[in-house]
This record gives sequence, C-alpha cells and structure tokens, in this order.
Amino acid sequence: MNTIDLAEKIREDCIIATNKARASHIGSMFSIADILAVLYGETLRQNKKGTDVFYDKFILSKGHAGLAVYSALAEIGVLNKEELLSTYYQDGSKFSGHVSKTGNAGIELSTGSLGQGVCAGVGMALARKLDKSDSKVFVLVGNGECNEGSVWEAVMLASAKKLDNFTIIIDDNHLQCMGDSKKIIDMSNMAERFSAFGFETIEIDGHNHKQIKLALNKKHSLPLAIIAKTIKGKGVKMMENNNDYHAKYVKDEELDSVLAELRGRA
Ligand SMILES: Cc1ncc(C[n+]2csc(CCOP(=O)(O)OP(=O)(O)O)c2C)c(N)n1
Repeated sequence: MNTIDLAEKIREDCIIATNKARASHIGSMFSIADILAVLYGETLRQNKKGTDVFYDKFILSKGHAGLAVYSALAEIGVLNKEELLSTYYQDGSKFSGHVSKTGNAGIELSTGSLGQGVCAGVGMALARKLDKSDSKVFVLVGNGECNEGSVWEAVMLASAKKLDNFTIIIDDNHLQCMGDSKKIIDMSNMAERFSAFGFETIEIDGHNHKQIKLALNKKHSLPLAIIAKTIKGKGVKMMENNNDYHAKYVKDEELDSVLAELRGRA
C-alpha cells in the first residue's frame, strides 16, 4: 500500500472505531495521519527476526491520538485490524484510548501524560549511541504539549549529547484541547525555539508526503526538529480547524457521508 492510501485507511479506521466506541480525539488523529503513514509505510526499518518489530523506534508522545498508531500498525499487518475496530476503548481491551504498549507489538511506549515521550525517546537515542547502533529514534509531540517543561529538559539533553540519531516531530496544528494555542502560550516561533536549544530545524507541510519523506530522511549532525504545519481534523471539512473534534466523534447519521468524503479525497 502506498503512503497516501495508508493515510486514508488510518483516517477511515479512526472514524469507524471512535464512532463505535463513542470516543474522542479524532481531530488530533487526523492531524498526524499523513506523518504516521510515511513513518510506518516507508521510514521505520523493521527487524528481520525476533519479537521486537522495529529497528528504528517511534514514540507517539501525544498519546491521546493513539488510535491512529494502532491503525497504522494494523494496516501494515502488525496488529489485528478486526480486533482493533471491534474492541477499541472498551473495558478489558488492549486497545486503550491513550496508546498502550501492553500486549501490542510495535508500540514502544505507553503514553498519555503529555511531555513524557520525549524524555524516554532521548534516553533511547542516547542508549543507541552508547551501543554504537545506527538505529534512529523519532518522537512525535503536539504543539500544545510543548507547553510542558519536561519537553525542554529532554531537548536540552539531546542537544548537549549531540544526538544526531534523534528526531522530534512537532504536530504544529495551532490548537490544543482548551483552544487556540496562540492565546494560551504563543509558541508560533517553534523553529526559533528549537534552534536556540541547539537543534537543526526544518519546517514542512505536515500533509505533503514528499516533504514529510524528505524531512524524515534528512541527514543531520545535531538532533533534528521537524516542525510539521498541520490542520487539526485534516481530511473532513466539518472537522478541519474545528477544535470541537478534539473531544467529539462522528455521529451515526453522519458516518456514511463523512466516509464518502474521505474516500473521494485521495
Ligand atoms: C500532563 C498532561 N496534562 C494535561 C493533559 C490533558 N490533555 C490531553 S490532550 C491536551 C492538549 C494537547 O494539545 P496538543 O499537544 O496541541 O495536541 P492536539 O491539539 O493535536 O490534540 C491536554 C492538555 C494530559 N494528557 N497530560
């Protein structure tokens, strides 16, 4: 499957599973569907043997969008799609709302408390350097998540250790659960901030697969920050830049038309 089709499948699974579960965060998932499609469809190298699926590591630090990662893994055959769509977010399911590593091959870390994934990712990248491994570590954070102090502590360490195997991707959709990020803490100069902390930076359109691919494959001698300009809810007009869909799902009566809109887009 090419990455465009994979992104569409991720969005489709997210609509269906959140509708069935009456669960939220669909806007946050749609914002990163294209980035995940390129990561899982092309970038991350897999191990040839053993139970550890990936040679390169990916952590979703904004764990509330975890369904999009489960779906990417299901669509590439690592997780069970039928089980995902029928049990997501239900009592006893291993597919919890915030991404969970327990029982799920290919997930490197359970997250949900914002600001934690970056810290773990920097530690993993440092360990790989000490082991003289060429495995890479990618961490995806939300722009609102960058309000967390722990993000910047980890970023300082990555910079001090010159971790050229570490990439942070910022899903810069200018919204967070409580509203417009500019009105909460204005971090619209994200590239300048990461650059001041000793990172190489690159700004891309986070829905353009060619740009995503180039950025993820970019050689860098310092840790890299990819500032991905994205649209929360990207792919369905009524959801785009509509922060209500941080906490809403598509209703039964809207399901067919939303899926049709999505399928006609690619
Ligand atoms: C430590 C912590 N504080 C608060 C929350 C509640 N919370 C869930 S999502 C969210 C907003 C995240 O915004 P952003 O990172 O921009 O992600 P997106 O807008 O793409 O959902 C918050 C504050 C949390 N999960 N963890």
